Amino acid sequence: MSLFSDVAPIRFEGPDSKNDFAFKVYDKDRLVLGKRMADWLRLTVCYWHSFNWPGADVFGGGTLPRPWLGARVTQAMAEQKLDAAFDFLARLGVPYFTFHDTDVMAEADTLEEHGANLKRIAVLIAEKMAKTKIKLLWGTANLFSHPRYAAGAATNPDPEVFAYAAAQVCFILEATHRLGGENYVLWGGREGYDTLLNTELKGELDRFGRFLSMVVDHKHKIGFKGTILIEPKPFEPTKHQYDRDVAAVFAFLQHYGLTKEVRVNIEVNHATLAGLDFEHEIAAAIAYGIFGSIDVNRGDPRNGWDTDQFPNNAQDLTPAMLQIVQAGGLDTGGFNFDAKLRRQSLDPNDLYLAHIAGIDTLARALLAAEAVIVEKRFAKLREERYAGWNAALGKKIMANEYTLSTLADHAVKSGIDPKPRSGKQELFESIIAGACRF
Ligand code: XLS
Ligand code: NI
Ligand code: NI
Repeated sequence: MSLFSDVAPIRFEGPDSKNDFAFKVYDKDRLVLGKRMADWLRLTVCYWHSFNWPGADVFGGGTLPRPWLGARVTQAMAEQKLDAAFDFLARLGVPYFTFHDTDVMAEADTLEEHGANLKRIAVLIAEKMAKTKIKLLWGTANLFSHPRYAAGAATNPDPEVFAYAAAQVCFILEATHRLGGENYVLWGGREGYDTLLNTELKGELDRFGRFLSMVVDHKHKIGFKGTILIEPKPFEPTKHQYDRDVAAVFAFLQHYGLTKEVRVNIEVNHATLAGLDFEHEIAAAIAYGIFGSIDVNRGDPRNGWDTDQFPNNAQDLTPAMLQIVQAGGLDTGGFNFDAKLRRQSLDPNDLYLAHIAGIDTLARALLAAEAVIVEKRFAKLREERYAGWNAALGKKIMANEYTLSTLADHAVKSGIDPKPRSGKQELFESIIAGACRF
């Protein structure tokens, strides 16, 4: 029995069901373009917002019933939380979860105690995973909540903080490996600055690069086969975060020689905070060959911070889903609900309703993407738009057959006079809208 035991396991009941505690669209075994829905979506629940957040905000304390939280989390509280978390995960029926070290363990005063507490709970997590067959999508270290990290972890002016963070990451990377985690995430929560006036930008980047290289080396040393992921975010909590978006992360990885080792975990609300579309970030990551995983949520168009709401608009997500499906899917990544309830969502079962709605939203977007692909019109319109690049001139240019001046000669002599053509934006948009009928 736990806080979440009131609800029977969530099943697919179809679009006509009136049962709030059932999936209307997500049917895990339904084949979509030859692959099970479950395998496209690799659904994941995050520990922090779901079980570790009491409903506090900057103006007030916790509102949600989370009896295992308190001023100081003991081993017994951590175990109570674990029971409740796995009860919820099993009833919801998702295949994966994610966590930070500090989400799951008893609070520690020293690094040694930190390592021991994490090991202790990891043994129990492994038992729960074996019993429920729920897998770990990724683990990560919380390098941003404790006051010691106020000026960053790897980018801290104090090397002792760097060393502390290294120990923390070493412990949780090893725990993630032991638990069979499929990825390891670094979100640079405070790796950035509040003012450039007191900041050595180059020095901080170099130290961040060194830190990441150490993580990658250790991954290989222990034989961890999962993917190392960086999660871009432009700001919040710091004014400027070095991993501000996919392009900034790629430049960073290139500069420090890590493009083959590290990929990105893209969060919807982080993309929008960066002033970019979610699908842009995915397309950029695919183009650079560093696409990894998704933290799915949504922001509020009128609020400029990370509101981490559950997704509820399939049409908004369809262009991104199309990018992912066309790229062949998620590989080691997943759709991790990095989303939280609202402060007034006091009923323990609201956590089910939130996830069910989010999961059905993703399933709708997946079916819409399938419809767009099956209809073939969208792809054909795009192909026609770029047809010239598959014809003689385009091919020759890309095959290095011209220099700037020989191409200039060719352009002059052949008397070319290209005419602008319609970009057909409205037609593309109407195809997406038309496919969102699930
Ligand atoms: C915060 C981030 C965080 C990471 C994990 O905005 O989304 O939750 O996903 O550290
Ligand atoms: Ni996130
Ligand atoms: Ni976030």
